[in-house]
Amino acid sequence: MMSATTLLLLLLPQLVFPTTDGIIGHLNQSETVREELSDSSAKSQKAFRQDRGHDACSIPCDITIKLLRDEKHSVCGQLQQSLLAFGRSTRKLMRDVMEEQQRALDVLSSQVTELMSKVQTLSSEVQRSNIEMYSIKPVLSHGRDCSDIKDSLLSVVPKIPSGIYIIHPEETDSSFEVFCEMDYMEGGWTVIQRRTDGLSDFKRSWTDYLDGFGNLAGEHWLGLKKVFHIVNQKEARFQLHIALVSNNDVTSYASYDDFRLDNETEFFRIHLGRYAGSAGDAFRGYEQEQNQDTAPFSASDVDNDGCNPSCTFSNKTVESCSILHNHTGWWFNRCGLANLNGSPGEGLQNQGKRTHILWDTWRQSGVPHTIKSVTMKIRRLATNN
Ligand SMILES: *[C@@H]1O[C@H](CO)[C@@H](O)[C@H](O)[C@H]1NC(C)=O
Ligand SMILES: *[C@@H]1O[C@H](CO)[C@@H](O)[C@H](O)[C@H]1NC(C)=O
Ligand SMILES: *[C@@H]1O[C@H](CO)[C@@H](O)[C@H](O)[C@H]1NC(C)=O
Ligand SMILES: *[C@@H]1O[C@H](CO)[C@@H](O)[C@H](O)[C@H]1NC(C)=O
Ligand SMILES: [Ca+2]
Repeated sequence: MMSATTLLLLLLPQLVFPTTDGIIGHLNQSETVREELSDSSAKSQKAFRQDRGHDACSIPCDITIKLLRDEKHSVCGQLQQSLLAFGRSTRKLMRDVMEEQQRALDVLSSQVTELMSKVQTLSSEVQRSNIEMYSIKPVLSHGRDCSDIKDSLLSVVPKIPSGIYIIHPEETDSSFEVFCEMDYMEGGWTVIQRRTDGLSDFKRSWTDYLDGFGNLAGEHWLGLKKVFHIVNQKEARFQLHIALVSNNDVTSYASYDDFRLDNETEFFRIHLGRYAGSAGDAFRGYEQEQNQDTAPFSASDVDNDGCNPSCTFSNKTVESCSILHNHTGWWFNRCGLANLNGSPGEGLQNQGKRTHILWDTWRQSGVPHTIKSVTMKIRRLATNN
């Protein structure tokens, strides 16, 4: 093979091997080779014709030429074969190089895919947490109460949504969920009670009123222990706001500029500050004996209602205000003019009955409004120190 190539090179000095570039450029190898060979053979025939005049031939020139031509053809054939083989091996090399590159690309692309999926996971997580902000699932927030959450989030987000947040009041070991109203009256309100549709059972025992019950997004009683933890934080004063809606969609409110509870030993005795509002101060009533301010909490199974042994209303003897008020819990005092834990009013037949939401000082033409919904919420007051 090598000798044939060498001979051919001697015979046809013009013929050069196609460069690798040429092979890459023309993948149809045989065509390229054939072109170059025919080109070269034409040149070599011309060279022989020029030499004819100068050299005397010992063997007849015709025969020599024929022999040389035959030899050239066979050498050309061999060259073509070897070029094809060369082309094939070059192509194989190219394939190998490309396969190598492909493998490297595969590794890179799998890394890219991995990164992409990580980015996707992260962005979906971000999206999910955004959705959670607006859903009813609790938002993990390390505020002491809704006012504190509002203050700390306001610098970060322009609008804080209302919803369920987790709070951790100062000086307690407990974290718990609360509903924060962030829209109503500048926001920052921690809801401690809501009665709207009568779907939650408020006929409950002392322990239920202590721990809380209901659905935070709907009707609920947050629980005396939790409310105590919130209002008992040091250097914090809380305002109580009661929002009422009547059966004919009239709204009104009662607000107390200070609200706190004594501890469990004192049966969560209520302390109220100055009243303001449009619904009247039913907590204090019209007469001293109706005053519920400083009254301890009572439930159907824990009686602190001041009717000892009994009270009399409308010629009726009452031993337990809670039982009179459909087994609900409240800061009753013989029994008083307020009980927001009663059932939402369903119409005129409930009017004046002591089983429905009672806020006796809110009246129209001398008759108490039938109340269909109520919310009790508390908010931090700016302290002067
Ligand atoms: C190469 O080119 C020739 C002539 O154009 C053609 O007959 C042949 O099929 C081609 N071969 C390939 C592998 O493309
Ligand atoms: C007493 O409470 C129960 C449970 O909350 C309620 O279904 C019922 O209607 C109430 N009774 C009256 C007279 O309001
Ligand atoms: C509850 O409060 C009373 C009066 O403020 C106090 O004497 C008592 O130590 C308190 N009890 C507890 C368990 O904190
Ligand atoms: C209560 O009883 C007295 C006499 O016993 C009666 O005069 C009065 O009308 C009764 N009041 C009501 C609200 O029933
Ligand atoms: Ca009693």
